[in-house]
Amino acid sequence: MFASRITTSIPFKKSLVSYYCIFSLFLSVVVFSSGIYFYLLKDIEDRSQSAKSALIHRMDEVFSELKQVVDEASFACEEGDIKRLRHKTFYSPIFKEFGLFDDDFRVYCTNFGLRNFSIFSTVGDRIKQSKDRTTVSLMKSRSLGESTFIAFYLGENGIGANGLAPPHSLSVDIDHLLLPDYPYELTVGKSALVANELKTTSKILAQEVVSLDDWAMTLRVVLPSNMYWSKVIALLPFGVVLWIVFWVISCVLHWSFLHYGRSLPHCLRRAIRDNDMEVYYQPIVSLNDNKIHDMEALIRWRSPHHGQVSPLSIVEMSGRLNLLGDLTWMVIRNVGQFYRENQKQLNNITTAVNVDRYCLLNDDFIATLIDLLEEYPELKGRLGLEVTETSALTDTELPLMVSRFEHIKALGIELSVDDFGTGYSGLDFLRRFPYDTLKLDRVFIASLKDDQFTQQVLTSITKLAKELNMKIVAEGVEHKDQLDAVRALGINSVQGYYFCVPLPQDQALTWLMENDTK
Ligand code: G
Ligand code: MN
Repeated sequence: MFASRITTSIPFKKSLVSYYCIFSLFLSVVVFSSGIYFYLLKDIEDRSQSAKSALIHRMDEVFSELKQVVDEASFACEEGDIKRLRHKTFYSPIFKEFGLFDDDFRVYCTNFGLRNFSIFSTVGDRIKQSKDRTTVSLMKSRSLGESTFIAFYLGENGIGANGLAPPHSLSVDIDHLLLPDYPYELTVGKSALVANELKTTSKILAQEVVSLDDWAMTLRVVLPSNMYWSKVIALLPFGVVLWIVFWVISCVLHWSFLHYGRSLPHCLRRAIRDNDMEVYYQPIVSLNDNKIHDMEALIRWRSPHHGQVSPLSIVEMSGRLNLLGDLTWMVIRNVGQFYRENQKQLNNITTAVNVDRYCLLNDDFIATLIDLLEEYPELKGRLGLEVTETSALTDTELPLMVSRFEHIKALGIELSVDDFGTGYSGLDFLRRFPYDTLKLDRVFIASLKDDQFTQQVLTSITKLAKELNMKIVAEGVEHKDQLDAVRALGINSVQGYYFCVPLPQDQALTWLMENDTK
């Protein structure tokens, strides 16, 4: 496929490997440390919510016990009443003491016997304001003198019950859920029920606060720095794996980008985008006056990574990459520039550019062509298009193509049928499309001298072309005897190595200067 191939193995510098080593170390430290931090934040949030649910559950238990006490109680404080309260205390999972109070909030009975004292008026007010006639409080118990959790419930029957519990009995479930990882503080109103977070000496990195508004309870869970660092140490092997993975990925990515950057499709795309290809020119010699009236523009590309790429491969790959249009526009621009820079020498010469037939069918083909002619007015009346008939057109494509041809001709652009005789271009086809020039494929020219059949075919083609007022160009004339045979057929325009190979701009200009005046 390619005239020559330059080695495409990609060197990977050692310094780059160590650069990526340091870069991925830095990246893994950032990802690892922040990953653990965010993981712990999520964990603390989840576990705080579980603790809240556990606390709600515990409070439900607290009040269902008090309701049972109220249901079984009377306004008296006799032997039987006291016994019932003791019995309840004995079996209670939470409470160590029960009391009964009336709707004046006077405690008249406990499981220790008759009592007569008032509950704080603030507590009484809270009970009255609460929709379930319940409240909780943290205060020093009269009987124990210890900080005690007290729950109150005033029943519909006007009897109230309160239960006293050590603060710890309320927080066992929370301890289970949060400790030892996350110390916490549980407050009732303004008083702390549990405050193990205060014991921690390390810095607090984050905290999560959840509230139980019904009970004026707040649970504040903290993330201490020692917890964070212990997690970091525990997961350090994982951090090292992360580092290695990042290292490998960054090296592989770098290599892939290098590889992709040097791949043929990518190089081709870039070359078309950056106008990095060259256009060569092959003169077509008129045998009548030995002058040059026409040339063919031919694409040539030397890729820095793939060497010289054949025009066939360029066209085939451009087709696959959907870049044939761009390729054509690039060539026309190059030709335009050539004409702009050498107006005098090229004034009487038409240059034909090869165009893929399916590009002609594109909706914006004519509009782009008009734009280009405006960009390069030097090309007006000096541009031609060569089309190869490679496949039959469908019934919908045919009228579209005819209209394109009419548009192109109206723009003063000459149309040639390229490689005539090899594709689908038949004689009927010539009648249908208003071509100006017919270019006979070089296979005919190669066999013309010895093959009588070819001679007969070419004789009739030549006749037909003359009838249709078309110019004929013989392509691929390499030897004198081929030239003579072509001339004998009455063909007056010749392209081929016999006269001139395709030449870069400067050489083409020199050739024109030296040969056009003969
Ligand atoms: O299909 P088309 O006519 O566009 O093909 C033109 C190609 O033919 C160009 O790549 C050009 O280099 C090549 N070419 C031009 N003249 C000759 C010739 O005399 N002999 C051969 N074999 N190829 C030629
Ligand atoms: Mn051609």
